Amino acid sequence: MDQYDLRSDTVTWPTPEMREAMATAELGDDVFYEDPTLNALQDEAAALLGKEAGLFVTSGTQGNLSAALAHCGRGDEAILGKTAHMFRAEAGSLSGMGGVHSSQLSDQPDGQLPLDAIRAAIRVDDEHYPRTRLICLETPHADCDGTPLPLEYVQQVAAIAKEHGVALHIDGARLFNAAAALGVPAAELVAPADSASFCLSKGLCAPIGSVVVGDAAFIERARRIRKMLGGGLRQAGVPAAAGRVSLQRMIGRIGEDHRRARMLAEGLAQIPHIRLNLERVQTNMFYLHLLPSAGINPLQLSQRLAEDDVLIMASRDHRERIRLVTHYWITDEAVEHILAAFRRALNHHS
Ligand code: TLP
Repeated sequence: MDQYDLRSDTVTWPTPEMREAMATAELGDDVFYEDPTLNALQDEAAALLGKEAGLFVTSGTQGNLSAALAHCGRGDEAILGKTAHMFRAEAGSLSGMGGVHSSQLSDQPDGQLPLDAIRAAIRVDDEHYPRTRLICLETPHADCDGTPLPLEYVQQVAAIAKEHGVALHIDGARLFNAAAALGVPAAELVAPADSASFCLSKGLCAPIGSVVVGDAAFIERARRIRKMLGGGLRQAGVPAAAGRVSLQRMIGRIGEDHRRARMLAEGLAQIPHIRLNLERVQTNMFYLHLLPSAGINPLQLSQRLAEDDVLIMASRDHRERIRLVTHYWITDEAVEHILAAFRRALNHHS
């Protein structure tokens, strides 16, 4: 990459091995279930996560929506966090596309929904109320400093869900980051859930795609929803070939991104005008605040950094927080360059 792009891990380009795999992939028509490369990816993802079946989808958003609508009908209710990506940043798709009512709980800073609040949100059977069908968790929680949910917590939520006959879906867009941070196999993290989705196109570097996993009957329902959403692809073995490289090569190295996020955070914490909490740096993303003493706002900082080829996202959306995300293309040398660029950008006013 010719720029140091910290806006997200979605910006990752496919590796040369992925490009080669895409160019030479064996192909078929997936609407006829005939793409061998795609079938292999779906089977490998399901096996890796200990579920019966997998479904390739075009994006994390399409995966979460396909899963949610495979669990819920119109007027049913899903319990989720106010800052969960599924509620906050998927264009209102749960209600807009699926007529699914949401019960929004306050996420704690560690991304957990309090167990009592979940219990209290599950509806009794009464014609006045929507039917509670689904609980959604997110791990790592992107809006909560990329914090992974401990396995025990996921198990406790699953126990509540089971007791009430409600499904549990995990938005694991960065599931393998959570697994690496916790030192727990990803399959164990999703074992308590009925379904989970993870993205190939974030830290795993593939250009396109996510996978939803669950039992075979659930995946058939999700496949039908995916079709409704325009996600029935044809020679999908092209992106799937890159996704297979993601599973084979990228999962094992993801801890490097966490190590570099920590290096970067430790370096930034030394720079005047920056406030960040090092204890919260657990995966490949963290947030920092610019202190008023900086004399510039995040947008101005982003403009100065861009002059040094460092890209950060300074949108209103992030409420003055600046999120930095490390990934495959951010090397140790890149971290040094980025720290120097921050020092230069903030020196103007110190
Ligand atoms: N998140 C993106 C943007 O939406 C901000 C990012 O850069 O972090 N779940 C979680 C937890 C996510 O962070 C994202 C993407 C998604 C789902 C949706 O994935 P896509 O973008 O593939 O639809």
